[in-house]
Amino acid sequence: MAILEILEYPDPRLRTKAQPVAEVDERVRNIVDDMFDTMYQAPGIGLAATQVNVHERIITIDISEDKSEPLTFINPEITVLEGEPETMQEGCLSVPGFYEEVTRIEHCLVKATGRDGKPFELECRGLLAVCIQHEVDHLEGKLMVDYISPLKRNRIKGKLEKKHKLEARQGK
Ligand code: QAP
Ligand code: CO
Repeated sequence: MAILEILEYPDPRLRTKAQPVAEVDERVRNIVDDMFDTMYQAPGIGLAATQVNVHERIITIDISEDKSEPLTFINPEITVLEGEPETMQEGCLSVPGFYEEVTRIEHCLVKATGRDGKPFELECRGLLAVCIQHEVDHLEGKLMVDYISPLKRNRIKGKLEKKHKLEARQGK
């Protein structure tokens, strides 16, 4: 198992559309395990493969307090269950240090394949519903900052670019 490097906005690779996983084999299980390692040590509650430069439709989520409920979604598909939108403050490991309000569907049904290769369905509400939508966006090359004003987005872009330059100079 390994900690993978997390791409940060405005890295253009975050705009890549992820491809479906054909078969959940050893290789895919290894990616999933590395994603959990990376997500837990960050620490974060959700990670899409896109964020670790793997352009396949794989998501890891754990919204529990004690890292006890790992959820793996391979080839996830979201169906809207209720139209009532909800606004929540979101963060993103690819946009570190910034938290912005995003409005999303509060109740959805997710169909996906698990780490065990078996298909499953999960009805999601609240934080889990928000998180799965946020992560599926990543697989489409979409980011949380796409929902905010261009002014705010550019300010975040500038600050992160400055941070990346500093890190490059310090040889991070
Ligand atoms: C997505 O995000 C999410 O800025 C998962 O400095 C977040 O795990 C969905 C993180 C909130 C719904 C609500 C962010 C860690 C983690 C940061 C994360 C940071 C360190 C974000
Ligand atoms: Co994110």
